[in-house]
Amino acid sequence: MAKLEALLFDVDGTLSDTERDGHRVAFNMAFEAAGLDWHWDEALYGDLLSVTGGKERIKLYCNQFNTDFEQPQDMDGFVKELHASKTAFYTQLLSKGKIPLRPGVERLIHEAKAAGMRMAVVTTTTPENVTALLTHTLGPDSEAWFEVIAAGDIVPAKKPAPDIYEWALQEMNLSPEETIAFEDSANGILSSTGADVRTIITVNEYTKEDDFSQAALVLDHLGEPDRPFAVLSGNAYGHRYMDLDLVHKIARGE
Ligand code: XBP
Ligand code: MG
Repeated sequence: MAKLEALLFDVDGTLSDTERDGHRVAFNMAFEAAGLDWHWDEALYGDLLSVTGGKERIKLYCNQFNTDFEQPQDMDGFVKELHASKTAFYTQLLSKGKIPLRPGVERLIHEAKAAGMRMAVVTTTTPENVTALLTHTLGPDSEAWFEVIAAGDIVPAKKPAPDIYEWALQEMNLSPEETIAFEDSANGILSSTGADVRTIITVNEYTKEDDFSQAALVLDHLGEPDRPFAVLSGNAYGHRYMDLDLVHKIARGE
């Protein structure tokens, strides 16, 4: 059996609940700054999460939800500019410390780092957003703890395609059996398991009804010693919070 070598972390919804109070808010700020009368409320944003990637999400909105909007001739250029503005607002929100890490995330990352476990980020979000989130939560040097930051447009086909996981595995020279992924959504687990990577899920409000039948374990969050997780499906081997011991057990599929 392959030895577990690396933890692969999704970002949005997994490290932090960024979607509702971060990305959504930043999109709305960018729309306002661009003089658009668009507003994405929490429910609409849930529908728009069916696609990953902010630029892809804006296009989905224009093509399916706001069909009255007259799309400019250079739609790609328009979307790119609007999205760049959204990224600026989003990183600004993060710099104000408005979006904390989810329970157990910081503890597990510190434990993994101390144990010499290799780590990577595997996300569809923009690289600047990863830098900003890590810097403002785990500290200015924390990005270097992650051997690979697989993010944004590095691969053309975003999650649910497996490409971003396959790219990260190749960069790290690892086989899927040597890794385990942390994800929060159907698109995320389709991508990770599509690359044959065993996956632990922590759900959030937007994803709790998603199909996680392929997950090794589904939790409400990673838990802390004084704030145990709830097991939604799978075997947590009697553990009450996620630590490396439990990660190894899940990786071995004991
Ligand atoms: C995250 C996403 C991203 C973010 C927005 O998915 O779908 O689109 O919502 O980020 P995952 P950008 O959790 O699978 O990484 O606007 O930077 O694309
Ligand atoms: Mg996610």
